[in-house]
Amino acid sequence: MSDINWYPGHMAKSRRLLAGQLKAVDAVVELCDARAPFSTRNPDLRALCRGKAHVLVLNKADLANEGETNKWISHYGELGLFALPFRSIGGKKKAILTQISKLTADKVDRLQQRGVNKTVRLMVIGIPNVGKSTFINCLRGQNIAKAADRPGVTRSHQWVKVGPYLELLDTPGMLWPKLSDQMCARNLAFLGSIRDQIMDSEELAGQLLERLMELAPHAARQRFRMEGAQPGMTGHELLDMACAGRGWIRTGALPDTRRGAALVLDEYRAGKVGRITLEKPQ
Ligand SMILES: Nc1nc2c(ncn2[C@@H]2O[C@H](COP(=O)(O)OP(=O)(O)O)[C@@H](O)[C@H]2O)c(=O)[nH]1
Ligand SMILES: [Mg+2]
Repeated sequence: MSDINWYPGHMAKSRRLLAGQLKAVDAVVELCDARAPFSTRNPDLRALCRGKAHVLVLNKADLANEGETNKWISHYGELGLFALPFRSIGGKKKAILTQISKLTADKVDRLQQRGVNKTVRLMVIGIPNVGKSTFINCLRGQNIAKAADRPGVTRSHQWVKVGPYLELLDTPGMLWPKLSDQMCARNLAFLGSIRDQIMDSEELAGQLLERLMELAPHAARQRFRMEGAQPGMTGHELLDMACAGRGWIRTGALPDTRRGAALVLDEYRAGKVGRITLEKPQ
């Protein structure tokens, strides 16, 4: 969880840091959240890593709807971006390394023809909370790369060998989230990537319930025991209904909307409402 406020100064610092890191690598592994593969990408990344081999990992695929994830994979494929789903917790690193090796095979082969055994150097990048540290830990198979995301903190670079010709930078590149677009900012808030920045939690939970009633009404009604809930009801009404249904009540038989809001958000984020993807490819 990151609570960085993305002031322009922070963004400039992150950008500088990233430009330095990019110089040292051949390929970029960009992580986004499979539940919102558009909103959780950085708006300026394309320009920053132009020319480099680039693969997009739809991480936390275990929390997203599988059919929707496949649509996103095809969508990015059509745009010429190599994308694949992954879960960094309990995922199989072999599958992803095979894919990454494929992506960089051209470069390796070309150099091998000239007698050079090229080691391809990769770095993982993404906005806060997409799972960069977890992904790196998964690839290295140990729990070492845990580090706080803080722009401007210098750490010495370490290369981790993850394949015969593949090395990974153990420090992820940090990107700033897409906050200028309201819809994206809200999706990021639903996922907990920018908690407390956009609006108060009761309003946010209410909006999430409204969205869930559009995306997966059956699952939402069932999880929050809102039998009478209908699409088109306000977030406020839905949150009250969830509080009543789940017994989140204060003294005086009033709905405990503060506690309810926190629990609605936590349960969605943990996948307890189901595997629900928030956005569809355009
Ligand atoms: N369910 C699930 N959770 C994940 C996955 N990858 C990361 N997480 C969780 O997402 C949160 C943020 O992960 P972290 O690696 O710290 O993100 P970072 O800020 O990008 O380094 C942590 O609670 C992780 O346990 C995944 O593939 N599936
Ligand atoms: Mg991290």
